[in-house]
Amino acid sequence: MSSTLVASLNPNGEEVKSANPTLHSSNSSNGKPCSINATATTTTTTKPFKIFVGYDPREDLAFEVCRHSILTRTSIPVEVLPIKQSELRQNGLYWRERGKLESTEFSFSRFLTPYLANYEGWAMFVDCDFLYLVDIKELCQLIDDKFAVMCVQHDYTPKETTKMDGAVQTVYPRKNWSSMVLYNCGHPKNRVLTPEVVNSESGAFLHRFQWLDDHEIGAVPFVWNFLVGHNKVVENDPTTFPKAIHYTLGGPWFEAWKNCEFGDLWIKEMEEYNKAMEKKVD
Ligand SMILES: [Mn+2]
Repeated sequence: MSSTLVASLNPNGEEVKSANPTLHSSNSSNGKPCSINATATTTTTTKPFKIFVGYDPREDLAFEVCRHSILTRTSIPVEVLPIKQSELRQNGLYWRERGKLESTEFSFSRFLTPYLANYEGWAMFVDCDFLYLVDIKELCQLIDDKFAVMCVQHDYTPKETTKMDGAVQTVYPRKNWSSMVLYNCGHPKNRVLTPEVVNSESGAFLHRFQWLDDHEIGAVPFVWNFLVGHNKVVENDPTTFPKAIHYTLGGPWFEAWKNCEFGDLWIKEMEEYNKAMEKKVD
């Protein structure tokens, strides 16, 4: 880990990452300030940007590597929190039965993000099968308070009918939009997403953002949810270079996807994560 980065544990035992204070004092200097800092009166009281990562016990390593890729590149304070279904059930926040079409444990629990952020400020949800290649601050700078949510608005129909280790792949409008979402948690419309609604509403209602009008859904460039096997890099066009790679079909943590496109980048990150863990033990 870089010497400018400070990682510590908050009272819940989750890792809190603070960047060098000299870095976040410059956040509001370039036109549009990152909204997470907009309400802070001094740089020392800046609340960390909350990033909720969908957690599935079958993909623990994917989660760790995703978190590592965020923490080692960020220049703003962030808090990376796993959304664990077992914990939500224990806490009485999640009780719906698992449906046959749910390929991960966070298929529905992801929509608790605004609730978990106390309906305050902006927070992000992201699947665990992402690898970040750049500073998350760049994404925060795209935040626009006029939207209730912001995401990459993919328009595609996946060719595969199964994903990862054989789980069924379903096809529906706005497929993959919900895999990385910036939530304006304080937006009145997002109050709809109570635990009761998240536990009872249909997949269509939730994954297609049907609690919102179209104009309340902001767009983020596709490079922030670069779908392996679908999105393509165009040579000499930096606007197509991925900033966050999404191994939506399965990543190198599954034997079958060891050699997938961009798999080498994930393996490299995993090796760096392992090295960092060894250092912690020493
Ligand atoms: Mn995914």
